[in-house]
Amino acid sequence: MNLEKRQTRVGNYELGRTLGEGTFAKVKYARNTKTGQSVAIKVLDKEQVIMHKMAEQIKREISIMKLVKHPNIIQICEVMGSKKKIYIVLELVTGGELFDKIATQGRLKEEEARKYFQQLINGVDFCHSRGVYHRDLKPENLLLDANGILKISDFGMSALSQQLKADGLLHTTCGTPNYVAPEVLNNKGYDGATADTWSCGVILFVLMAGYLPFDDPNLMTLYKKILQADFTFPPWFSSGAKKLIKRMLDPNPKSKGYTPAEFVEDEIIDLDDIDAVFKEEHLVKEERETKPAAMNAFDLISLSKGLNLSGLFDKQQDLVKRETRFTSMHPPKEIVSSIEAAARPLGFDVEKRDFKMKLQGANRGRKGNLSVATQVSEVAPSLFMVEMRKAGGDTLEFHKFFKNISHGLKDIIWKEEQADTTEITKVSK
Ligand code: PIT
Repeated sequence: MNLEKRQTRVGNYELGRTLGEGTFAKVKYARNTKTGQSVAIKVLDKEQVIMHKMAEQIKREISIMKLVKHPNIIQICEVMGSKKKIYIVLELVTGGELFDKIATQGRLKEEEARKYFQQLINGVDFCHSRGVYHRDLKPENLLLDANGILKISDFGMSALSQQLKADGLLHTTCGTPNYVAPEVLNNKGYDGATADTWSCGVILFVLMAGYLPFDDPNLMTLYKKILQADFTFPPWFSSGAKKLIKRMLDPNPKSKGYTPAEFVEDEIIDLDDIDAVFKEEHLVKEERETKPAAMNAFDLISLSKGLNLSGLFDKQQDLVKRETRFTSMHPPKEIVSSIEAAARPLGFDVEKRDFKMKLQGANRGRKGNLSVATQVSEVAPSLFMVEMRKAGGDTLEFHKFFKNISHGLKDIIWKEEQADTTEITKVSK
């Protein structure tokens, strides 16, 4: 069975599967064929970037990422441009979002939450020391590497201290409402560091509680709750955790005599190469070749822990395996039609192209209509992996959808008890 797929080459990189998808960008897995190094590449469409007047924002994002080299921050490796695309080559991490961990496993024990929180503060403090304010800190932007090390990502909303207005404050309202500090909401200008600290407080709460401290379907009510720091602790929080979170979720950060760190160092970043990717100069070649969509060994390794491919199928030991994948021994055509048959009654419109599908929810959710991308790939002879990714909408709604659709697909999903280990071993050869 050959699933035809077009393989794209960019410079020395061979592009692989999509790791994540945003409104204007896709993050793809890629491998440098010269060095063997695996990376993640954020791919942006130049036309769209220019149409939405985002060129300056992208350039800022790139220069900010070059400023913050730290073990708890996703590293930028290089930037390339083709005629139509911008490629931001990033450090590859394969452990998924911290959000998925909470969404699938529920709240964390204080000890584990502390481990992530310390790494988060390490990274955020480093950003602040460099005059960089993230402004969109949330568990969806905290990625985990194969060893569970936390990496802050998505600097798309970040501000540099150079952007401060005459009053020394930032003025743009950014971020996701649930994680946004009250001083950002009230539009009177805010200090980037204290605003990030608030978001870190919300994150710590979410890690330990398994739910948001401030939440309401009505945006005005939500704002009100945030502005009054109206939240309560669940009974399992330790007094130490409560004390810390209370201080971080303080609606009047100035009242406690906090003086924001002064920004002294000002590294000059060479903008030439960034500008170059927008121009028609120094373009990399983009080549496409048709190849079977069978995942190659590198894709598989990037999905599993080390070389142990059995990890692919083990929920407990493998952080990488998200609840949004399943395997099937049924023919791909049947998988696709089963997904379609299961999605339609759930109110989803189905678009099919080869072995990829886009499922579009009819109902407006918390963050717009839920949209799900699915892909079928061959992982071994007669064994197929089905991946579902959120392409739009709310992450929690997506996880609920996945649970629902998995139920409807239980006849085609390959269960671990049926596992024939010899089949798995074949893949690793
Ligand atoms: C990975 C794996 C993955 C996503 C990313 C990296 C994304 C990183 C990223 C995205 C941004 C940004 C900085 C980093 O500004 O699943 O290795 O939008």
